Amino acid sequence: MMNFTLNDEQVAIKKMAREFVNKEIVPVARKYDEEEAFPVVVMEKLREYGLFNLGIPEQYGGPGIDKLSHALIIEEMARGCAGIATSADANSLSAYPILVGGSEELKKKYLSRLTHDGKYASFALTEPQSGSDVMGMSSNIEKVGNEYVLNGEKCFITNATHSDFFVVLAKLKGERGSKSFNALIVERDSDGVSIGPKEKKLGLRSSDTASVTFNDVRVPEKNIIGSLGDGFKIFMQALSHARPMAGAQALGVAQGAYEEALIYAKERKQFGQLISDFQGIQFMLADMAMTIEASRLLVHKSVYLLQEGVPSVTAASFAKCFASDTAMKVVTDAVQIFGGYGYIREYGVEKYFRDAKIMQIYEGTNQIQRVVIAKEILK
Ligand code: COS
Repeated sequence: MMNFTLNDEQVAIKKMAREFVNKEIVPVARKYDEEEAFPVVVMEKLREYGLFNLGIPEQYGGPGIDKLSHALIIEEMARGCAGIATSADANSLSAYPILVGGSEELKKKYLSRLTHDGKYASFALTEPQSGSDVMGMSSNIEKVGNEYVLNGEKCFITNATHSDFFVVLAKLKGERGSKSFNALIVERDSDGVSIGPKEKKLGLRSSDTASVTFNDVRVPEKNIIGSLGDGFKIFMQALSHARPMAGAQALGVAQGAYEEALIYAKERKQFGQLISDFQGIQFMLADMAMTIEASRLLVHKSVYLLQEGVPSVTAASFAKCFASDTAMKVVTDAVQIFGGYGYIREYGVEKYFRDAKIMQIYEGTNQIQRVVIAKEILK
């Protein structure tokens, strides 16, 4: 028999996350968005409540929750503010390559900095000329003595301004093919690391995004994650852990916009009746509820597979792609139901609309998700 119900602990975690979000995030989300400010106070409170470093196992100081609980918390957080959810889950994203391929020594050293020392880290993959085409990147390392010298530029890096270290993918200089890629940990205070100005974005404005430049940065050999040449696979596997959670974020945005639209449709009167009495509005709400539920099932299945230790590339891409396409459609319809008010900043759906768009782009565009799915089903 399949079980579609949450266990008692998951119900309690979801309730606690919802209450936290309603009390600590919803009231300040608009302010941080307007000011494009990094919500340090909220991040500290999330740590205090055990709602941070969700992807890090308990043995390295993480909260020790299962993957479904992680997804439930991220959904609730993104319902409150997707910018805060993105910044709050960036430590987990940075931890995945270390968890997937790192030695026990690297795990203990760097993951405990995120958990016990309260630091931030960034996942540094994308480059100005290499977004979808990871293989086309130009960041490179070269061996000099018992160190590697790193050169390159990474862009759109979440939390870069605040990070203590970067988890970077770079080629071995002069080599080609997937075996030329290497995953490495780079300390923020190394000579030659510089952080660009904070990007001004359409949405996720409370989350800091900046470029990072590595200019002749010396990285000790022991900071290579796994073996030389393992980097491409490590980063791809890390994305299979991250994409279900990107799906959970999209789910939270869709759920939040849907809840607002439902309330509004039951209050707003036109032509002498509630707009929820019009079948045109009813069909929009029905489609929202149905596609959100389908997204939730895909997200939950993909995190179930992660929990079982059998991460599925297709399940991760189904979840990320379907949930973010759903989110974009739901927020568009939510703005439509609000009519002119939906276009005004004072009403919450405008923020959901701006925040949703990136979800079809980051962690691999939805075109790349379809490429990944097609490769898997055709192989
Ligand atoms: N797990 C393990 N190995 C994987 C893998 C995975 N999930 N995906 C690919 N690989 C391996 C392949 O098996 C292949 O190995 P061999 O060289 O031994 O044959 C190698 O990695 C190269 O894979 P592939 O041939 O599929 O590479 P492509 O360049 O054709 O495509 C895609 C790779 C498009 C899938 C990759 O570039 C990608 O995911 N791009 C999107 C990047 C992204 O998500 N960016 C967001 C930034 S994070 S916010």
